[in-house]
Amino acid sequence: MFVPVAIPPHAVAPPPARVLVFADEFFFNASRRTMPAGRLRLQLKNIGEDDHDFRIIGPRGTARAETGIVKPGKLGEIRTTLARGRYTYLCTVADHAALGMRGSFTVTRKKAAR
Ligand SMILES: [Cu+2]
Repeated sequence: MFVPVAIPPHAVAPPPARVLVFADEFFFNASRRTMPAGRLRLQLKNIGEDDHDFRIIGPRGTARAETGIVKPGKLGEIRTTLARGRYTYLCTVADHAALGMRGSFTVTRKKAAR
């Protein structure tokens, strides 16, 4: 017997928030500073001449995700899920963070389901 099942709209997961970050000596340039809670897809493009990486630190100070080393000209990626809060990020290569490769972003309330 076939029983039709209606799939409620909220059962469809929203697409991940996307962020593009450029890394250069010695700064990051991110396409956005706030994003909704939920899935995140962050891409790191190294447009500099040194190796760089991107590490996300959670509101409680623990590392949440990182790209690993991204070589010059290459693209790194983070796919993670973040709750509301204020996050910081930095490049962990040598003294890059102290030279300016650090910052923060805010994760806001989840977008209302449609
Ligand atoms: Cu760096």
